[in-house]
Amino acid sequence: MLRRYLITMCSRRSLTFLFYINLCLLGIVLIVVYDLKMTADKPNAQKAYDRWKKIRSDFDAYNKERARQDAYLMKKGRQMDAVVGFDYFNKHKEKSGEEKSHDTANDLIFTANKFAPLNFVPKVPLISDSDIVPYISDNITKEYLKLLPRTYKEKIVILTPVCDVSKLLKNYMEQLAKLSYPHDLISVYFGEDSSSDRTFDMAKLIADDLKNKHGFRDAAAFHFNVTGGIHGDWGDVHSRTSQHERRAHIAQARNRLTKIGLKKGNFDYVLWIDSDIKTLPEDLIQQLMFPNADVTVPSCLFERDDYKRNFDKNSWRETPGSLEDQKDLPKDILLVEGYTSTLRIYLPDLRGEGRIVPLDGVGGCSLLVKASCHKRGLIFPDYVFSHAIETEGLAKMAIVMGYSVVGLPFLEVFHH
Ligand SMILES: Nc1nc2c(ncn2[C@@H]2O[C@H](COP(=O)(O)OP(=O)(O)OP(=O)(O)O)[C@@H](O)[C@H]2O)c(=O)[nH]1
Ligand SMILES: *[C@@H]1O[C@H](CO)[C@@H](O)[C@H](O)[C@H]1NC(C)=O
Ligand SMILES: *[C@@H]1O[C@H](CO)[C@@H](O)[C@H](O)[C@H]1NC(C)=O
Ligand SMILES: [Mg+2]
Repeated sequence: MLRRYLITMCSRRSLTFLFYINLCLLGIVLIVVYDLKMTADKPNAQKAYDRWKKIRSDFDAYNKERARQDAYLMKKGRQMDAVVGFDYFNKHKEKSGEEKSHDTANDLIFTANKFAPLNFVPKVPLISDSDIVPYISDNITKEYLKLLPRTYKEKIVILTPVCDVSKLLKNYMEQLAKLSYPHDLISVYFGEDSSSDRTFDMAKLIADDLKNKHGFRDAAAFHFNVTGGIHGDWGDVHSRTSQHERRAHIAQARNRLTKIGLKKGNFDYVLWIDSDIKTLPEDLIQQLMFPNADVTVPSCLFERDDYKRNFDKNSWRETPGSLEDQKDLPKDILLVEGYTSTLRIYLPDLRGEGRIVPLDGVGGCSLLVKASCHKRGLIFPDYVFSHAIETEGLAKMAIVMGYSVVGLPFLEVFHH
């Protein structure tokens, strides 16, 4: 009897049965262990997902608002004749030979100069095709630059690539020294390469002065032992065919400087300032922080005669026309501003939209970027990215990454 029982127990069928029971138990144990582990990870995963979802929906809302604005502006049919150029104005004046009676806002725009500022903010044109940035009365513009009093704690790192600018650095330092943001919250770093004058030595001296005489938290100059870029006379540097190589090189210098600069402290913002700025508003940093955007740029202008003109054409917004133009453009084609019209709208022409305006391209004359964006991989592309490169490429990349890119058209930095 016992023997028979044992034989049954040990039969192949029973063994298979036991094997499956054990397999099931093992499975249950694994599921329990896995579930315990996942529950531990869940808050993190949920947080990452929530963050992603927020960026996504902000981005969608931003795009929707943009589409709404575009549709509105298209419907209003803004007039092309509102944006005739400076040359047109001169010819117009010559022909009439007398002071014309200015009965339309458009005529007034071209008479607005330093001494006769407009008493209204001009309408936003459909595209920009004039460099002139009409003066507007201070009593109007100051409304767009009001800041509420607050305490500033954010740490700023100012980064400036430099090459062959030893003569400009003294003025650059004076402009920085005038900034009203607490100097002990600002560090300044220069990144120099391929200079044929004494820019590197000069940058070191300026850094010492910024630190020791003007109370900046820290300042230093770094030399990059690299070659390349476009150097020489103004014509060579600014010829259209040089732009790809020239800007790719500046992009590389900026990226190197980002890497070094961000290691120097726990900064909240990176402020890019070019060495060839002539004047900065004293509250530049507070103003640029005002929108709390990821990437923020002011207007960068220059003054000739009694007129203000747009200098940094890299701060722009795409228009239906410019996008139409790019539709069939091969991917590797670089679009550059300042040669022929790209049908875009430049930042100073967007004043009619208000204090903070969304942009698609930014210049580097003065440019505030949240340090976290650079830390998460935002760079200055040294290759063609969406038909753009360097600072403009950074804006295009920021938008793809879901970051906000805005301009402050009423905030004005002047270039030499
Ligand atoms: N490290 C480094 N910096 C450079 C080089 N070329 C220009 N820079 C700096 O990069 C910044 C922007 O260069 P700019 O030549 O002013 O470029 P831009 O403003 O587009 O053009 P223009 O002012 O019209 O000449 C400035 O601070 C320059 O000193 C370079 O080859 N190496
Ligand atoms: C601004 O000042 C000008 C003259 O300086 C005046 O004509 C205009 O009405 C003022 N505008 C406002 C909004 O106060
Ligand atoms: C700079 O780079 C060149 C080429 O890579 C190298 O030969 C040279 O020694 C470097 N100079 C310094 C000072 O590091
Ligand atoms: Mg410049």
